[in-house]
Amino acid sequence: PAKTVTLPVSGMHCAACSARIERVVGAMEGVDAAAVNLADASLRLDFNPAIISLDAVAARVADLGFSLGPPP
Ligand code: 9UX
Repeated sequence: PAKTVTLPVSGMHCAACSARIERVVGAMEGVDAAAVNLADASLRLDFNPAIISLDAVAARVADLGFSLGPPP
């Protein structure tokens, strides 16, 4: 079953970068939807934990140069 979480993203300061995170994470296998909110520096993720782990998403976000934090 899908799970939805909202996590803080740090290092994100412009719309180009929030859009990039949204596009890249949204294309990952097992991610149903990714929505980045630049104003509150968060990522809302709908994903299937049987297919992809949050750690894998965090690693991909780190590759892009940002940091995905734990739930607040
Ligand atoms: Mo925007 Mo991206 O100011 O690394 S250029 S956050």
